[in-house]
Amino acid sequence: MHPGVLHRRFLSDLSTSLFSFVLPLLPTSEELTIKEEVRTLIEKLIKTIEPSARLLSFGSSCNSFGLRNSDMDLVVLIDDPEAALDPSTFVAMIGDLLERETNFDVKPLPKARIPIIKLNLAASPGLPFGIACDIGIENRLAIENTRLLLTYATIDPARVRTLVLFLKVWAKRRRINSPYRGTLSSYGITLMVLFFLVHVKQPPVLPNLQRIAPVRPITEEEMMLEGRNVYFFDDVEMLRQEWSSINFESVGELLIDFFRYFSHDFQFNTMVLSLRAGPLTKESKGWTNDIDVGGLNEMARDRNRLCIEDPFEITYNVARTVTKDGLYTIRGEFMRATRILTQRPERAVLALAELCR
Ligand code: 3AT
Ligand code: MG
Repeated sequence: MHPGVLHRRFLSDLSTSLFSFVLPLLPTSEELTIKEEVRTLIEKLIKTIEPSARLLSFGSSCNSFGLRNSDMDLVVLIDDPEAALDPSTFVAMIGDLLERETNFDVKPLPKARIPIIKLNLAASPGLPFGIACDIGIENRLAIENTRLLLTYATIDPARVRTLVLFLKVWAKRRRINSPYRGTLSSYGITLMVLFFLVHVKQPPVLPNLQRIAPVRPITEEEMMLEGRNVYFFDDVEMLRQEWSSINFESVGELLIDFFRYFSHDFQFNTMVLSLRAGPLTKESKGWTNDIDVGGLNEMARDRNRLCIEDPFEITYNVARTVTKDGLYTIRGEFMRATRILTQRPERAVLALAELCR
């Protein structure tokens, strides 16, 4: 058969295989129900300490990029400005309460830089692996960045969700999804994929939501949260009607190109990935590695190896945890993936299995 025909057949096979790969890894409806019950229960308890408190989910439980058994990210928001509770005290109080009133395994960390409560729910029939859960206080930016990610997913779920979910699994299996061990957070990986779909692909697969003008004028106050501009175009109905990408590449083609771009084209040493603004230089952001760190340790110097700008907290490098060795490993994995997918493998499912081995 002609090589072009074979290649086209492989690409279409790859897309089908990606959908089938991801499908059984999605959370079951049972898992989602239990998680929601847990959230409601904890919220009810927290309200006995502070009636104006709400408990919201963020992260992958509600940005549509959740995998089965993924952790639960929760945040307490206190609506009453009179409630003068500092986060440490509040964390200690909630910790005590949950220890008394529930049989979860509770670990409050009131003295941490960002005070949180860690919970572990034991395994049950609906939750064969239990759940790990982090409860933070007043992290309103996380709610906004969760909404941003969800809005991007909603524009083109078939391609965006499939790519992100697959790449999260790939990163976990290849062990480059451990911020504590010098590699990437899931949030960082998701931002890389969205950056690729908004700024690298031509024509783009997704619009830049932070650059679409609002339909009605909005006030400075509506736009700002904790001193950050958190505006993005979030009218999903309108996006569905008005935005249609003229990029028709299949999810398989996009995956290969994603790996290829981060293997060969992205300049890790000098460039910053910004979903908000496109590629930026490290220099323009002052995120250089070799700044005069006079006396600071290797960790500090490592902070800007891989630079991913947070969409709202633009002075914050989401990938600051990535070390020199971590980046070396990550880049090695991009190259390995490119090699596997471009060496004309015969069967796409086998290529995916090999990728995630
Ligand atoms: P998992 O399914 O849990 O692997 P996730 O999407 O929940 O993926 P994370 O657990 O890494 O992602 O993060 C949860 C949310 O916490 C995502 C984002 O709102 C916030 N967040 C995580 N890491 C960072 C970071 N480095 N900077 C800013 N916000 C972050
Ligand atoms: Mg999470």
